[in-house]
Amino acid sequence: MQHSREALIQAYRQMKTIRAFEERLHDDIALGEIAGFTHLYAGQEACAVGVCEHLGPADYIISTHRGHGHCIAKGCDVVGMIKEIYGSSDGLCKGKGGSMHIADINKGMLGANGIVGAGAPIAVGAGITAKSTGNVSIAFSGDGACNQGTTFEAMNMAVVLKLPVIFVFENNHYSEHTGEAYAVGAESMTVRAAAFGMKAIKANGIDFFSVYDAMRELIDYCKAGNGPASIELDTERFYGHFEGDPQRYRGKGELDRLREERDCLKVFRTKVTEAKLLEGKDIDAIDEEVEALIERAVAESKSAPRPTAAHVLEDVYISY
Ligand SMILES: Cc1ncc(C[n+]2csc(CCOP(=O)(O)OP(=O)(O)O)c2C)c(N)n1
Ligand SMILES: [Mg+2]
Repeated sequence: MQHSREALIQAYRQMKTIRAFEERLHDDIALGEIAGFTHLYAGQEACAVGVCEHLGPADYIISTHRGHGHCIAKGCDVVGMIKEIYGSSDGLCKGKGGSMHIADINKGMLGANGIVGAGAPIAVGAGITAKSTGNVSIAFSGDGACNQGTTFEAMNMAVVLKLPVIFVFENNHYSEHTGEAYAVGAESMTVRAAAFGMKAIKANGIDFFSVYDAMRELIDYCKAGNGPASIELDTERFYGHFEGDPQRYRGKGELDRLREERDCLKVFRTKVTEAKLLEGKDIDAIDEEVEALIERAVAESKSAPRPTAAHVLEDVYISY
């Protein structure tokens, strides 16, 4: 662990921001305040932050339907994201994208999207640019998306073109309601990625430091011109597949156990306080600061303007 105090505070702040963001959405969706379909990322924070803390705006990421965490970790404006999800024309995508279509090209965040397996080919396209600029392109995918043909084709093309693309598989053990142990053939998605001819490793997705260290190795490897790599992160999701999912497929007591034993924020707190790198009060101060930010963002969103019919056809095509 060789992290400065500032780096540790930044990493925890990012993870806490994702958690508080998702918890607030969970409450507001239950109250009927937010329209549309939402997939929450809570539980997986160490994955997005452990990856994105290495990246700058010229590195690309492509997200999934469960994208809020990736956006926050890549530096998207949190107030703009909440306004987007609330449907305001002041939102990051002018209120026309919503939860599943948040993007910020200036931050290298190429977008969330609702088509499972659509991310990997986009990351390969961005990887062609990344190769010419000395950057990396990251495809976040789930354990379900690893079974899609688009993902296979993208992995093959990245190997053939020797692109600096990293396929990050967040294995939260469910694809909607289907268990990964049942649905993913071969021994694991890591074995499968290796079969395409790329370096393929695993890390502990509930431990920020495990993800961070593994990603350092892979980014260096890709930037050295060795072609793509893959990483499988063992992680957990704390809410349903979508908001409203009754989660009857979970084992008895499963969620309570995950929150107790496999919470990446708790794991982080324990590690840094036991190692005397940060004190409990440092972490409590970040918690308070982040809660206040989310509160302010929601308050601003409620009174923010909505898009009008006159704006419906704007931004459909990009103009050069
Ligand atoms: C091409 C396609 N097939 C099916 C779906 C329906 N669908 C939405 S999310 C999802 C599960 C994805 O599971 P995973 O990749 O593990 O991501 P997670 O939800 O666990 O984050 C499915 C099947 C879809 N959106 N797109
Ligand atoms: Mg999954």
